[in-house]
Amino acid sequence: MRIPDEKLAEVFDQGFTVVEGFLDKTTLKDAQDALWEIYPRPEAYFADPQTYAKFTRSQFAGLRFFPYPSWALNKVPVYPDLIDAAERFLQTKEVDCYKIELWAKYAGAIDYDQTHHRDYDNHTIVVPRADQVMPQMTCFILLSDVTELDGPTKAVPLDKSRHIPIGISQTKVGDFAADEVAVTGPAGSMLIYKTDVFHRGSNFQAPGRSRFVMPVDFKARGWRWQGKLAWPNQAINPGWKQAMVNMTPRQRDVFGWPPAGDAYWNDQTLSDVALRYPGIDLTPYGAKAPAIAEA
Ligand SMILES: O=C(O)CCC(=O)C(=O)O
Repeated sequence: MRIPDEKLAEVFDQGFTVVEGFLDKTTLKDAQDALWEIYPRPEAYFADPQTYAKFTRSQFAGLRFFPYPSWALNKVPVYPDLIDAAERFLQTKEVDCYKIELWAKYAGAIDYDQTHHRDYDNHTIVVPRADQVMPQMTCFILLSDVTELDGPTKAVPLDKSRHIPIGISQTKVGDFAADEVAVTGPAGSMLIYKTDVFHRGSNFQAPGRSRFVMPVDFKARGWRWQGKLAWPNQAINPGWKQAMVNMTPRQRDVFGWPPAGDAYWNDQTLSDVALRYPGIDLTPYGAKAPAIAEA
């Protein structure tokens, strides 16, 4: 769904918002089914947690960076309504998607409680501006239902934390306990927040629960002090080529792919990019359309 302006305004006013029903049902269902190519289904996990002991190593053991084996997952971070929201939030068409992850958590694997923190520590090499100019748009797309029992993210409204200088990114256990809001919602909902917002991961409140989310982050192109992943480093991983072949020029652009009309494109690059990405349609970038065979 197109994210209403009021929801984007809430991110600036409160620091975060939750949009229910963001993903359409088919996109959500396909993405959920594709999760099991990467993670154990909850039934399998809880039948034999020892087999999946790797999830006990750290809170972050269930994190996997983009790309994924399946297009059903790779298309979620370039969902047109997400790119549209990023353009409107960042007030430019020149947007970079700078980080995509999947994150699986299983109750009992480890204690997922965190202290409140601001995410900017590993999203910029400086700090966010307090006047909200040059923001970053960070999101969690919920791929499973998240209730109070399912280790929801807990976020602190900006008016409760403005007194803390932006340069301080961590708090002590218990700070903001009375102010935090649990980010709950049905699968397909999306949390949008800013990197100056105090929030924390929380632990499951019942056994046998699990949580699957896709964090996706955007920034305006050109603010080179912001970012997290370098896409060329991910481009050798399974799923990348198919994702680039399947995407539209607009979707590729958010990864930094050269746009149509860019000086990068010439006969040589058109020919060699086609060799690297079999099946890609480079006609938008100037490649000749294949001749139609005569009957
Ligand atoms: O998993 C969550 O709900 C939040 C995690 C988080 O804020 C973090 O690890 O930085």
